[in-house]
Amino acid sequence: RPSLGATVWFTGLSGSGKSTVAVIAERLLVERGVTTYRLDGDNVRLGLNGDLGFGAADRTENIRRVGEVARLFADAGVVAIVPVISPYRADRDRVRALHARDGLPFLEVFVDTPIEECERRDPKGLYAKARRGEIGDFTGISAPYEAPERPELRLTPADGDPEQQAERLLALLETMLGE
Ligand code: GGZ
Repeated sequence: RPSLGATVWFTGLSGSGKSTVAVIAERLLVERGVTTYRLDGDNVRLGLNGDLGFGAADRTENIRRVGEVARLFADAGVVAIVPVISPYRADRDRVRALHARDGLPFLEVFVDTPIEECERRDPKGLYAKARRGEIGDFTGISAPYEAPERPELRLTPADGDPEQQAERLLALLETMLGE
């Protein structure tokens, strides 16, 4: 049978671990012979969305474009893995509806790491800059984050390290996609 594509959409704060879990999940899928493609926020913003900033309207447009590209990959039978903050519920719900319209599986994965922990990690020093007012519109500090109400999967530090979180996601994917 033809392989079924899907979109695995990660949402969460900067430093929550979205990209880390996404990279591991990608590796686990590749090991199982599943064709995947990862559309990472900070990467896509260099090319396709290089014209967009971090104001509300630009984030909405960022999510719209990434969502459309993910849908195209899913339609082509690829599992699109998309770690982007996507702070607005309405934007994520539009991407979900886009997939539902075409009968394509969509999994919202909420990487629910408390902001205190994200700020403690601060891998790129962005929280410190945001606190000093050197970066404006910073998610969780000076811009909103709307948590998902009914994500397909919620991952917290209690689920273990990123490897264990990715394993949890894989187990869910296998039941959903019938691997
Ligand atoms: C949030 C920002 C900002 C502001 C730069 N707010 O942790 P990172 O560094 O590597 O990933 C973040 C990335 C967010 O891009 P997204 O496309 O995922 O955002 S959204 O879905 O909201 O459109 C962060 C960095 O860009 N970054 N400035 N002001 N994150």
